[in-house]
Amino acid sequence: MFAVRQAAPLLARTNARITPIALKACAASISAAAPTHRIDGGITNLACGNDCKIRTLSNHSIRTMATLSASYDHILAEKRMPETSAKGGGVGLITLHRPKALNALCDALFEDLIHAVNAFEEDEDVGCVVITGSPKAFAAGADISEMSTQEFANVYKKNMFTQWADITKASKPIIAAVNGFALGGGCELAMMCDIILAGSNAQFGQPEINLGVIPGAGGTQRLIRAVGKSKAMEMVLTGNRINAEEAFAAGLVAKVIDSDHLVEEAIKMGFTIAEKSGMAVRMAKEAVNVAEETSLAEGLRFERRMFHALFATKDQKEGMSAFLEKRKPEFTNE
Ligand code: CO8
Repeated sequence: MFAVRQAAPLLARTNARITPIALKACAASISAAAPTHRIDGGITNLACGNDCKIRTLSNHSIRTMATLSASYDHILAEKRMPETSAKGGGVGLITLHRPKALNALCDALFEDLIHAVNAFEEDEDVGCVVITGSPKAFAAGADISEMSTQEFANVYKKNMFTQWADITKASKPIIAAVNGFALGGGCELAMMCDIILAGSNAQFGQPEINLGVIPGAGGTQRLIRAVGKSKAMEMVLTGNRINAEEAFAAGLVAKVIDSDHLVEEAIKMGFTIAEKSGMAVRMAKEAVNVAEETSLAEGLRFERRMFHALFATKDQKEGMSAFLEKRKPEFTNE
């Protein structure tokens, strides 16, 4: 697995029909091809030496980096850059890819996911990350087949699923672009992200009660903060799902977007965030997240300190000068 992750850079804008295996097979030969590929519209096939083709999708004003960060078994990870890219202006796109199990979050998938998030965290081209699934499922929960025979002593001793929370340690913003089912751990994963965008066919739910268990990765804690006690109780106690519009009305998601355009719109939002000062974005994320964990007085104190700290950055000088000079700021994330 480790070796695979360190595989040669791949040349691709992949779509969901390309299997990670195919990508791996192509990796070596693709890396020898041109370093970047500009997409001006239409579908482009990039031939690689192993007689395979990787289809690139049309995306105006988006430059697809020639390199994937790595290759994985259960996700696809790639970098998208806008046409005019300031430092850190790119988006890391992670697509959960375990179609036969509706992206059920088995251990190996989560390991891949955390690895990719950490890789984008280190990548200076990337200012924001988008996590998405397939048109049918963002993720249908933790993998029930992996859990079904587990015993208390075992899950307690290994502190089962505790590593999921690593997603929340990322300092760069993460957008969840949810099409289809986001159930159980899938809904919890979406809630670990900073912004949830729902495709019009999205369905959110915490159906663990139907399995004789309860949510274990934030479904009883983050959900109540998002939708309030009564709605959270209804979802957790009945296992009933809510659709995209209901999720929007309840405050669980920021926007509902036509499913076909969801990922594209999420990437655009990612670009919008990524073109800001990386310092300010990180501190804003940290400050908003503190609000969920502390008193108002403590939160306000923290926010003020973050605000003060930003006056030590070059980006604050640049942002304010640019405003006064009536020009676009050029942030350097310093
Ligand atoms: N785990 C494993 N396999 C799954 C899961 C899952 N969560 N969800 C779907 N699959 C598999 C199915 O078994 C099926 O496989 P196969 O074709 O081999 O039989 C395949 O995906 C397709 O599923 P369906 O045939 O059921 O597809 P449908 O379109 O008929 O139904 C549903 C889709 C409604 C999403 C249905 O699959 C379903 O109800 N899935 C289970 C949803 C669920 O209960 N999720 C909660 C799981 S428990 C959990 O997430 C706890 C998290 C706790 C974290 C704790 C951290 C400490």
